Amino acid sequence: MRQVTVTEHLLVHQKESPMATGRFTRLLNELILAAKIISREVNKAGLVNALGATGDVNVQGEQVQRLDEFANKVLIHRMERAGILCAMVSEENADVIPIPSQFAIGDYILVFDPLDGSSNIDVNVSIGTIFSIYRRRSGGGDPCVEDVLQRGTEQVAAGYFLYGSSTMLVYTTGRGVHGFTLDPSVGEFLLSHPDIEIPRMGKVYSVNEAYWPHWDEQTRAVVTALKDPDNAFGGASLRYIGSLVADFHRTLFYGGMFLYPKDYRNPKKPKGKLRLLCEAAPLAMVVEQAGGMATDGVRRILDIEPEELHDRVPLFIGSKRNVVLAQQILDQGT
Ligand code: P6P
Repeated sequence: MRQVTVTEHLLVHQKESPMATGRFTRLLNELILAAKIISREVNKAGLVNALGATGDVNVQGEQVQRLDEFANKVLIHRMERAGILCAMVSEENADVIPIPSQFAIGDYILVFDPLDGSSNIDVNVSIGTIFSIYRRRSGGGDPCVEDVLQRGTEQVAAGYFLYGSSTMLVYTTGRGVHGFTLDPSVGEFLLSHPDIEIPRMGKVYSVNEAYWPHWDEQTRAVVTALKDPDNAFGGASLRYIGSLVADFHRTLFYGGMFLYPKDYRNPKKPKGKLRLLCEAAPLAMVVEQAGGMATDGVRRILDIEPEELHDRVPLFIGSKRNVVLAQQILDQGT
């Protein structure tokens, strides 16, 4: 395949896209540079004592891994000086991250999970950076709450970097989903998976079944249907890596469904564990652009109006037929 860089793909193959502008291209290239720096650190973590926890607990109440902190700092450092953003939201930061006054500000907002799956870092399991890009809604000056609490349908771009056997970028600007693989010999992400489409139905389901006792009856009915050898999918297999980006990436390519249901017995996770703004909404934009579907068990993820920065949502995401069937079972319980 001829070498096509992200910039070329955006400006040549998506020239009709409103996002094919110099400013957005610059935003994406700054994001790519941050990801290359993170990828380099992730790939050598075991050799430079970068593994393990910092001993801190983040706003989510989770142990902060050294690489979490590193990735968060790299992204904030690179993106605040790009002159394109008016604010950032990170899973690792309790509040909106303003752009320091010494840097020019722009009209975009970047929301990100700097290193999702970080609990797996020490055992060399694939992890990733998830990102989502919005345009500010307020006219100017300091960004306000309605600039950052926007529905997923307002995203102008979304995607993820996957630090696995290879480092990949998968993203959409609303005109299909495209995958790029980092060629370390030239230091460029090159087009490797143009126009990704998720299979309309898949046999693989992905859920942490250890939480069975924590689920309501309808959620259990969904998983029971998935396990039924005579089910509509023609049998199934369970794959659960425990790293959202990796589980989602497999679902995008092989089809099937990833689910992280609500946990009605755990007051800390009544809506499940995954975050709306920096995990569910960006992956929902990607999956819908690839022909799939994403709900919280009731509503389309992209239609959900965030109430707080770190809102959590249950997530059912994957092949349209799988999510529709799951939804039909869940609806029987309402
Ligand atoms: P559990 C990783 O910590 C993460 O946020 C996601 O990457 C992953 O899908 C999920 O948590 C795994 O959660 O409760 O199954 O360990």
